[in-house]
Amino acid sequence: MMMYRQRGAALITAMLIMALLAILAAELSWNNALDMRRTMSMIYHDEGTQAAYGAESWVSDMLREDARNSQNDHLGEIWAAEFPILPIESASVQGALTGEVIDLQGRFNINNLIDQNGEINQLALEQFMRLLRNLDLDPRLAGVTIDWLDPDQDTGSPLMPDGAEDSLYSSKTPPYKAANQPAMYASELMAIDGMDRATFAVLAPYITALPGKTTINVNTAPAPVLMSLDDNISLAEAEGFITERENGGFVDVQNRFKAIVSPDVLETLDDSSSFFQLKVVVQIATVRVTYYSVLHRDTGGSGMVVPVLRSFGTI
Ligand SMILES: [Ca+2]
Ligand SMILES: [Ca+2]
Repeated sequence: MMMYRQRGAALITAMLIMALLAILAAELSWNNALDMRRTMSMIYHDEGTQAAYGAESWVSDMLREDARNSQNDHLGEIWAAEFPILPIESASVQGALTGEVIDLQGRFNINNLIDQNGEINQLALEQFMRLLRNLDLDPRLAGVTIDWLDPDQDTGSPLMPDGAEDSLYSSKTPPYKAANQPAMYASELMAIDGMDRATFAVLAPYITALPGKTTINVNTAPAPVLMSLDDNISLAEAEGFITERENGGFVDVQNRFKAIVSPDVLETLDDSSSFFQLKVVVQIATVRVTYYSVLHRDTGGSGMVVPVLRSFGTI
């Protein structure tokens, strides 16, 4: 009787050990698989990042070459064409790179709203209000944007009654402060009073945040931006401009627009650009890398191109 009991206990112990070993083995192989997956993701991410930098260098060369070959910038040029899908292939991995280059000077630069003395640029303010109206958005957002960017804490100037400063933002949950300085990213406007995601999505394709005061390239500006140059430019007229500039851009911008916009606005118009945005999306296996780079091209003859702002994922 005693012997049977001992044998029974030994059997149960042996079974327990087997079960534990099986659990341990399963966990080890699971951890191994996770480790492998993590390592591969990191490698793919690195490869994607390198491919994005490669595309940036390629586009920089293209823009430098463009400056050598042409005086103006328009949407019929090579840089403006959609990227072909470039395959990324090696022995173990397959992926693809796509991208696009946008002329940021075809957009309204929100930093034009404040001059270097921290004062409101009336011309830019009127233009931004027209842009908002053309997009069926609340033009009062222009005043809120100005307070966000200007260095002071004053709201409700007679010129611009629709402001918001720290006093308002600090009462929000969670509380925050106005930037009170030029914007680095146009998406900063997501934080201003009265802006929501849907409104920003409508506005985003037409605005940018560039350092200093910039001109508008009428060879690349979309219809809502062209309409923002003067109260009297209708949608039909803006679309007419877009057709007219199709073959190589406007022949003489100053001459073409002098009877259409005010002399002050005429001075802010251009037929070439110095700021471009490159967007690259690299997909390798299950890893996706989205890369944005703002490229500045020197207009002083050399055509040298340098990245001035790089970001992964968002802008
Ligand atoms: Ca060009
Ligand atoms: Ca302010």
